[in-house]
Amino acid sequence: MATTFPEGFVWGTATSAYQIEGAVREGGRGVSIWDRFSHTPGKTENGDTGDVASDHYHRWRQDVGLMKELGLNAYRFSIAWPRIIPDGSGAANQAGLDFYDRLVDALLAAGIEPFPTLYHWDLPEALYDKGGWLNRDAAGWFADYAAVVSSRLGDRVRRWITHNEPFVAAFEGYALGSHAPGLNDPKAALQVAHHLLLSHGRAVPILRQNSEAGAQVGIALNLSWVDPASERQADVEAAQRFDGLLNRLFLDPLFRGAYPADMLAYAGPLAPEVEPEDLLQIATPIDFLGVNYYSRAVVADDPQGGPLGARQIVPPYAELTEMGWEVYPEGLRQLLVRLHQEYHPAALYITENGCAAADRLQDGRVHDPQRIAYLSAHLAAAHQAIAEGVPLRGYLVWSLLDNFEWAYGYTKRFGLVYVDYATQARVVKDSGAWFRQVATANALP
Ligand code: IFM
Repeated sequence: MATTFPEGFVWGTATSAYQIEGAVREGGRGVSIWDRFSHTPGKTENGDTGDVASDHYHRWRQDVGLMKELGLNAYRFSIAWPRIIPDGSGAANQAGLDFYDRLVDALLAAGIEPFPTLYHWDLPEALYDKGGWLNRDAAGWFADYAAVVSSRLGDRVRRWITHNEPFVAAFEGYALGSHAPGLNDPKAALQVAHHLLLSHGRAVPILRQNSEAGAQVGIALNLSWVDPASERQADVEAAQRFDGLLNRLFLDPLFRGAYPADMLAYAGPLAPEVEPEDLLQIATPIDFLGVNYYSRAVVADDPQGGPLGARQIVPPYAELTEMGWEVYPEGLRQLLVRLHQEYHPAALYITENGCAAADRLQDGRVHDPQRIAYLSAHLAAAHQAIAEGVPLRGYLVWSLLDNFEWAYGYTKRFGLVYVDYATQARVVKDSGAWFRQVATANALP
């Protein structure tokens, strides 16, 4: 029997600017921290950069056509801040605005709802030179940028996402150093997380004000279901700390207007500086929560495990994707139910879900049964969560196209559409054809 989703369910794919656009020196675009980071020797696999990426800047019409062919009704993309305001603050670049203006029009003409994200990690380098997200002024820079974009697109965009995965921007960028700007400073990471959240809170009313009545604003967080590695008290507490950093550090201020007390106590002198009205602003009510879910986290206590004293382990029996992440669809159901019960967001979207696989182009086809199995199992879990009362309104696959997977360069393929980087030819994978059936039937076969 088919598993049918609620009427009006949103079916789409997600991408981000630096991962697909390329054309980094065209259209008046400024330099971002990811341009500098990816061009720094040793920071990405094979020294890969987003200079060309999936060439979407030149092939966007074809890509909109592909989405139409896939029967999708929404497209989550990100807007490159350095295309809109090349120096980060100050004058807007009309050519940059025009690019997204045309994209939005083409999407609407194809019956696909534009679902833009304002920040997917490509901070203008000029702002980094002024302290970047460590500078409290960043909240104001971001609000100004949000105002410029929404003044131009707000007559047509009905759903906005402020930030993508502030956890990753803060901790991979400022504590682990694996992402731009590549710092190893846990205190800075916590302060950056706070400024990212503050900038979100500042942008929410601006986006609403500049959009048509009824427009919705949300944020996309990377969240996981967290299990302790064993029943040992030390592992249970390590899992709580991990959950505190990954999930609650963002959910609590957004939905409860307070940082989790246990995490503030644990952080001690590393805790961020917070000014009196900050949490009120961060907790400005939002219309939906975007959930980026890939895997659960299984966590063990480990005194050597960095400031958190914890280590993620991979269960020995686990099935893994090409990223080495455990395939664990039940965690998606558990997470969605928890979010609904503990944080009560008005609506939820799965703003990213998908897997990297060892895709090969053979005789013009890409057979990727493992991706179909992954998506199918996660959609079944999402459907179960809906049946349990979760107000889940849509599902967006990461990703439309194979693209630049950050520090992994082009070695990991997440797309429903294969990209032959030598020619930039696009080939719909078997999973793309399968997802078309799901989206058009509004049901899992
Ligand atoms: O490619 C990333 C994306 O930019 C953010 N979420 C996770 C994806 C896969 O790692």
